[in-house]
Amino acid sequence: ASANNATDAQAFVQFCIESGVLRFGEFKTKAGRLSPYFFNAGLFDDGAKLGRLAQFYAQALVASGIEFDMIFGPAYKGIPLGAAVAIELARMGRNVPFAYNRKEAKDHGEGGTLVGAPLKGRVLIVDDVMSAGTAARESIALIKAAGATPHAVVIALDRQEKATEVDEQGQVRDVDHSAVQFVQQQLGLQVCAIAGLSDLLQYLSSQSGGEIASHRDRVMAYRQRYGVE
Ligand code: OMP
Repeated sequence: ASANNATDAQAFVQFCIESGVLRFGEFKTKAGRLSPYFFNAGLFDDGAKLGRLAQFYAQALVASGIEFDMIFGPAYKGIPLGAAVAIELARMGRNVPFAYNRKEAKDHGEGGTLVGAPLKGRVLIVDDVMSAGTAARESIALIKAAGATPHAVVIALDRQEKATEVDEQGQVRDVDHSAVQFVQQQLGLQVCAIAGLSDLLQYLSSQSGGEIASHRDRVMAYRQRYGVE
């Protein structure tokens, strides 16, 4: 990553902490882990925050050089994120089609579970966070089923932690790679994140104060337990 990306990542972490999207405490993740931090994208809850967030996504996308033909925002949280990114890209002179799904099929009106532009070509999935990768796998399956190509994923935060898998006995266990690594290496999609756990740790290390130091220690311990290289 270039120096500019690193600066953007630090600015993004600061923006998330200041806006209360990134919090410290004790949180249970979807995979059942006890995390000392949590990123709640639902708290980008006014027009200014959503607009600023979209700028961070767009900058990260441009810096990544990832090419795509359209945007898909997975229900529910990905819908406003995908819409905001589509608006920001159009503002920058790049107008691309946008689609999203609903979770419940509808049998009247427009019908089906997909809304917006027809899914086709190389699809960019816009989502909030990747931890174990469950949400990403669902979107990928949906895009494939529609006959399009899941091509890339852009997320706000890569938690850079071990993905999980279900073994033959139905037991969930940790694996050595992260969900982002799985999506890149096994599924062949390009992935771009505005910031990752390493950027969060760098930010916490650059700040002073007893409270920040204790957050940093707990986040480091979490990375020790669940993090990947
Ligand atoms: P995976 O689907 O396992 O990758 O987890 C990603 C999802 O977990 C996100 O879409 C959120 O619903 C939720 N999540 C957060 O929003 N923020 C976090 O910091 C951590 C999680 C999580 O549960 O892992």
